[in-house]
Amino acid sequence: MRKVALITGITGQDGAYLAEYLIKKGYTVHGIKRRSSMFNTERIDHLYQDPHIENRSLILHYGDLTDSLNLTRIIGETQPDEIYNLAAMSHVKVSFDTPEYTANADALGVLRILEAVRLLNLAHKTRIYQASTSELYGLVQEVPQKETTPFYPRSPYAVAKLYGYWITVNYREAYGMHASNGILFNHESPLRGETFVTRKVTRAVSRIALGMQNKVYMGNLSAKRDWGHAKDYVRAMYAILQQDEPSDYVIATGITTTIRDFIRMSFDEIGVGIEFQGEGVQETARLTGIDEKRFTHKVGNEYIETFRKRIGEEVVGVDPNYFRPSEVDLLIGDATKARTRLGWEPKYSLNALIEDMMYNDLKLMKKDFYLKKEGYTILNYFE
Ligand code: NAP
Ligand code: F7E
Repeated sequence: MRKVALITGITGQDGAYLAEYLIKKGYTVHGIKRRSSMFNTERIDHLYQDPHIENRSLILHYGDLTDSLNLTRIIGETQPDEIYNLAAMSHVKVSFDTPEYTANADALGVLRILEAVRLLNLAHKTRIYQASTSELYGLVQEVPQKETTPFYPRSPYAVAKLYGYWITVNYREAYGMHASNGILFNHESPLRGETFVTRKVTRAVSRIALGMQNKVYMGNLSAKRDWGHAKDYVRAMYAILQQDEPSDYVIATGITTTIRDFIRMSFDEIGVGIEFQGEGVQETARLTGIDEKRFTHKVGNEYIETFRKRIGEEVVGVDPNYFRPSEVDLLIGDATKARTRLGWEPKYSLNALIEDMMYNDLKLMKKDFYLKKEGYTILNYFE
């Protein structure tokens, strides 16, 4: 018998990698996707199977975390062995603009899933993974952060996730459910949403290298994050649900880096040097030089001529619109528990993550570049 998994948020970054991982392990994967006016399945299109095929390994259902009747029906129909609750309004800055919706989806959504499993008498069959987050630590009370570090959330997103965390613990303790939290630190990839900082940077650096964009405006350059690769982090989600006992785990690399250094490393990946000057909203970065061999190898011969002329130009500025009303300044995780109990180790270093993201964004942006040359208008929605 194939195991059955249900993934909420299957169209997102982690949902896509997890679906692929579970299908490779022989699972039948059910996924919940929201109705959208456009196709929103780009990240999982390579896994899609025609509904007329028998014994499909991927089956999609329309649904929403704010609709308990819909969630209860899908869980009842699919009778999953494992539920991975990855769906969420996951953007911290946007949660300040949509706090009520964020609480509905990210806090009550978790309750709806747990309660559906209980009411359907699946509490002893269905294991549940809740996508908790390092944002719970917010104004950090300890460095590095581990499972026992007190929480201090700093955004509507983090406060909603705090409810999700505790309701998961409560259902485990009250009803003996196999329900666990993965407290995942930031994880990124070529599939990362375009408005999260790492992807915004790798897209912008690619466009600057190809001569498609002059400058990128950023928010707080001094914030520090512990960044890993999403591919490594979905392995941890799976491992958590394979344990005999449910529990909560920090998943992190243990290395923290400023946004400023992430930008520097992304330019360096293609052989470009930059220098930061000034402070606060006056801070800028200029192009200082090129390693032409590396640039040509990574970006291509045809772009070097134009790029050479740009040395000395400003390529990074600060726009306070990207600042958050309350910020999380420093995150660095201690994943000792995951290492010892799950045997989990990340395979990607930060350099390898940046290499993967830059390679993919350069490829994507080149497609736009050629379309532009052919006379098509390319709208850049993310600047
Ligand atoms: P993501 O790329 O933003 O994906 C979020 C997914 O949730 C998308 O499939 C989205 O659908 C779906 N979704 C949003 N609101 C929904 C709703 N009301 N009902 C049903 N589906 C909804 O996020 P991610 O980076 O993959 O993260 C996965 C989970 O881990 C999230 O819960 C996030 O909060 C949490 N997390 C992420 C990180 C990280 O660094 N990536 C770290 C810790 C925790 P659409 O595609 O239609 O928008
Ligand atoms: O910001 C700073 C910003 O939006 C990281 C989500 O997946 O990880 C993510 O949340 C840092 C912050 O991620 C810009 O102020 C500077 O300090 O990439 P981010 P996040 O807020 O850490 C956690 C673990 C989650 O759970 C969330 O779901 O970068 N920053 N300049 C900027 N951030 C953005 N987005 N854009 C900027 O221009």
